[in-house]
Amino acid sequence: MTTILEEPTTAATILIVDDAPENLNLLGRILEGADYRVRRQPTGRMGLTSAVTSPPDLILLDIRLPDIDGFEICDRLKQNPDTKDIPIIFISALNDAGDKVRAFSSGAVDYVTKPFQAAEVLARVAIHLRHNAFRQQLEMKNRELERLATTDPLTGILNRRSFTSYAEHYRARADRYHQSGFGVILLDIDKFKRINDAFGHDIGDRVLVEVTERIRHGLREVDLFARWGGEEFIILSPETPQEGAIHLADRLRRSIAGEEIAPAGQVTASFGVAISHGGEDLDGLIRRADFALLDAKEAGRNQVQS
Ligand code: GH3
Ligand code: MG
Ligand code: MG
Ligand code: MG
Repeated sequence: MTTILEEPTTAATILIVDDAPENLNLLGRILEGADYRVRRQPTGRMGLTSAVTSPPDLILLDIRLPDIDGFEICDRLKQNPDTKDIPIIFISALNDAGDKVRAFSSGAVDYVTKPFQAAEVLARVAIHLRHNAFRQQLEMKNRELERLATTDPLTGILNRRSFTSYAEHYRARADRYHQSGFGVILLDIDKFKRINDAFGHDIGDRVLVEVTERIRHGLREVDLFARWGGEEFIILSPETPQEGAIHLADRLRRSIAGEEIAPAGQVTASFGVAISHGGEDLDGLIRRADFALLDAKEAGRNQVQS
């Protein structure tokens, strides 16, 4: 039967901080014997520097050290974003419940008392390395899932759902703090179906990506920008008065229409702008932008209406 402890953990780096040379050597040899890479540091300060400059996969930490004690080292590493996830195992002759509690409340994952048994130290090191690797994988997958759930796969910008959720937060805050108005701009590429029909769906996709880039270049960091539907995009521009939003929309309109997108030629878009009146819900605001967009289409496309 294979247990979790028997699976190899490929050459993890372990930092040992202990002021007693015999402990440093003994622990080091035990770990090297199990194919870990080992770094040894004899003082608190040197241990801390070593951990921060090149974060190891796990730390074995003595408590009583001549300069900074192990608890303090642990506290500092847990406060540093670069080192906070490194599992720390205390190895100490202090066999008092109070010290153990203090160790765990500093964020240690384990506590081994001296004199230690080699097999036990190895077993504990192995399990914490495994747990940490597993946790990192989970976090990575969660981030990836989060990205998939909130962005549009073709253009990489926000999708409709995450736009709505961010925009709703923004609207509620703006209402609460009586902030100045914010603009919603809805835009729809003109006669996009023709581009697909004439050049194929892949070229249509490339046009969508290029239009996205042109819009993105014209926006500020604070503007929310999302793919609203097929060839429709939406922008929420915070603290923007009516004229500001119309100017922004017209600048975006010109940046799309200004230069041909090969091989499709000139691509244009129509824009509808609405400015928030305090108390209005997001749906109402977007509906007004949509009516303005319809006006822009009816008035001949490639223009901004509000
Ligand atoms: P209008 O000026 O009135 O907006 O005309 P239009 O042709 O742009 O409008 P319509 O709504 O008739 O067509 C939109 C087209 O966009 C139809 C649809 O196949 C296409 N489309 C939607 N999403 C995508 C996509 O992700 N990729 C591509 N290539 N085409 C898409
Ligand atoms: Mg000591
Ligand atoms: Mg459309
Ligand atoms: Mg269209």
